[in-house]
Amino acid sequence: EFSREELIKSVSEQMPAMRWQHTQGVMQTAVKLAEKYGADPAKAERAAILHDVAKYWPVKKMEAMIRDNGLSQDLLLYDKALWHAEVGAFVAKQDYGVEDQEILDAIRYHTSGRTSMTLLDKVVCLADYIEPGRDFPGVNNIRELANHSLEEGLVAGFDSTISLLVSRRQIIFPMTVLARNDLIKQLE
Ligand code: DGI
Ligand code: FE
Ligand code: FE
Ligand code: FE
Repeated sequence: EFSREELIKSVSEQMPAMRWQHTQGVMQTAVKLAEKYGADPAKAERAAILHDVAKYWPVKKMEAMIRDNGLSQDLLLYDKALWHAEVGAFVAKQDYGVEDQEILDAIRYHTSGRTSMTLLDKVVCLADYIEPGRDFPGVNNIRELANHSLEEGLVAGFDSTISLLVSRRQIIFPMTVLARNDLIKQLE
C-alpha cells in the first residue's frame, strides 16, 4: 500500500494543476468534516486524494475498464461524467493497493451518491461540493448547511446537480435521485 506522500505524488502527477488544486481543497474539507461529524479523518483524506484520480482518463479507457472488469454496467447508459468515480475506486484498489472497503466506497459513490450512504461517503461527497475552490450558484448555501448537517448539505448538493441536469434536459442517473430521497427520509 502507498504511503500518504507516495499517493499525493502519484495522483498529482496525473492531473492538470487546477484539478490537483481542487483535490487539495477536497482533502482539507473532508478532514474538517470528518473531525466535525465523527468520521475517520485519515480515511477521509485518503479517499479525497484518490477521488478524482481517473477524471482525465480517456473515455474509451474508462468504458473498457467498466466493461471488462465487472464494474457497474448500468453506468454506461448514463453520463460519462459519472464514470470516473467507479473507475477511480477500481484503480485505487488495483494500482494503489487500497483494501479498505469504506475508502473504496467513498470514492466509488462520490459523484452519484447511493442509498444508505456511510458517514465517510457523505463526508467525501459533500467535501467535493463545497471545497474552497468551488464556485457555482448555491454553493455558499450548501457550505452554510454543511456547518449544521451533512444530510442537509448533501440534499442541497444533489438538488443543485439534479436541477442543472434538468435545465440541460440531460438524463439523470436514478441512483442520484434515490440517494437524495434517502437523505430526506433520514432527516424526517
Ligand atoms: O469530479 P468533480 O468535477 O469534482 O465532481 P463530480 O465527481 O461530482 O462530477 C460531477 C459531474 O457529473 C457533474 O458535473 C454533474 C455530472 N453528472 C451527470 N449526470 C449525473 C451527474 N452527477 C450526478 N450526481 N448524477 C447524475 O445523474
Ligand atoms: Fe469527481
Ligand atoms: Fe472532485
Ligand atoms: Fe449557521
